[in-house]
Amino acid sequence: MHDSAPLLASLTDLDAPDRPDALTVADRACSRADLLGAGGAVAARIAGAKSVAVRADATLETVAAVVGGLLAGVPVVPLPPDSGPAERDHMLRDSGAELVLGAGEELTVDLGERGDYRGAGPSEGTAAFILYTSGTTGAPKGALIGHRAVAAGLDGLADAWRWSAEDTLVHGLPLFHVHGLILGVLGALRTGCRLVHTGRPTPQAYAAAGGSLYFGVPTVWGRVARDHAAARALAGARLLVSGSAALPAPVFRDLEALTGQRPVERYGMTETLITVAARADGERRPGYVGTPITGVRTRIAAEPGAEIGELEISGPTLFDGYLGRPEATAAAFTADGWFRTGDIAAIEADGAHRIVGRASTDLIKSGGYRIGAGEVENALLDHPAVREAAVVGVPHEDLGQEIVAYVVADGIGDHELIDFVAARLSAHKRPRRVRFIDELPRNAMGKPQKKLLPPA
Ligand code: MLC
Ligand code: AMP
Repeated sequence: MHDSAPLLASLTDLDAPDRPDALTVADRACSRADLLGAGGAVAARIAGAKSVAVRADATLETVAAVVGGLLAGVPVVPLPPDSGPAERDHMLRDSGAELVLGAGEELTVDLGERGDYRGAGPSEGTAAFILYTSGTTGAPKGALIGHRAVAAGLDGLADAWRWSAEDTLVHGLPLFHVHGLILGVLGALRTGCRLVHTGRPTPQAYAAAGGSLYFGVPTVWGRVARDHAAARALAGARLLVSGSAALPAPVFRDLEALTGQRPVERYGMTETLITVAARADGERRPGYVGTPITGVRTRIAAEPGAEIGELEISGPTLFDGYLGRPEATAAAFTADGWFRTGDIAAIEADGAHRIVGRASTDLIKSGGYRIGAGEVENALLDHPAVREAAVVGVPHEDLGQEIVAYVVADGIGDHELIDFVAARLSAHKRPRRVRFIDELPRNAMGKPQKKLLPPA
């Protein structure tokens, strides 16, 4: 057994049971030994690098590249595979990644390779991941996620959900965010459970996978609930888990009616990992995300007498700050060291947490992706025909929120602008609709007033 990467203790335990299809990603399977061998070979090549980026296609090679980074103690920067140049260049420059791993990149990963990495592993304080995440304005910031935070977060969820090597985890979420990568891949590697990643999170693929534990964002669960045959196929699962955005109550009820079981909600964010979860043996109520996992404390920063306010978090799952951004890091914490989530919540007398909304309307959640209005506005303003832009999230049945851009521009059509943003950033950051207006509503100080925009 290696002692270089305690986070992966279950993967590196050579006595643990193995099978040829311990991991399946988009219809290709490998054993844990294959993954450890390929990851070890990656580790040997990248050892000593300051950080590496991984083009996070939904493939076994992406998983092996991430394992390599964790074994070698080299922070991994997952890149959305469809990142356009503006987004990708920012992530590479800001993180200082020395190498990009992945298909068609500087270093390709070979699943057939066998390396037995026995190097130093992570040194104290090295990040496991640098995860780029949007704020309300400007370019995404790199959240430094420590090895211990990941381990604490996964162990807390394993406890809450009785998640064990007996499970088969199924999901098809992207491998560049907390949900799909940290919970959905490292959770399987740490608990030792089988993983079936379906490539895309379609209802049909979920239905065919035969898992015990399913992860999805509300958009995925809404689509499952509309596909009755797919939903019924999940009746035998142990837990259906929803997170990354609020699960609408009608979707909760439809899932219950079709599968015979109530979905489990959990709440978290990139900077804190998953901190609050309904328990496998606890109550599951629509609109509630459960109670803090082991080691996590929560509190509401509310005016005296008010029951709702900003949710603040402390505990072992918190990130170590934004890379190179001491002011933004300081602003994210209270004077007594609690993380300010920016989410408005209430805590019931029995400890159940309810997320009511976000403090800022400039952080949009669409399909479970967090998107900063400012980043999309800046991308629009990079187009020579655009003079002004204001981006908002509008309620949307399938996506939760839909990105709508209000634009002051001459001689350009909506499709051209949508494609322009999709190509510069990631496709999921593109506005789904563009409204052309004559000027942005502004206050006396000249500041744009999004509340005064015409209805989308
Ligand atoms: C469409 N496409 C375009 C395009 N229009 N590409 C370029 N230019 C354009 N103009 C392409 C897309 O790239 C994509 O290609 C395909 O069309 C469909 O894309 P889409 O329309 O965006 O898919 P959609 O159906 O809207 O996706 C829904 C979804 C997705 C649920 C599958 O939103 C999703 O995967 N969400 C998960 C987000 C997530 O994991 N969040 C977790 C954050 S962590 P192609 O080739 O890709 O099909 C977190 C913490 C926590 O929040 O609590 O978990
Ligand atoms: P991200 O940074 O992509 O990790 O997004 C984190 C944000 O997703 C949180 O700040 C919340 O606004 C939202 N979120 C995550 N899980 C839930 C949930 N179960 N219910 C409501 N909002 C959620």
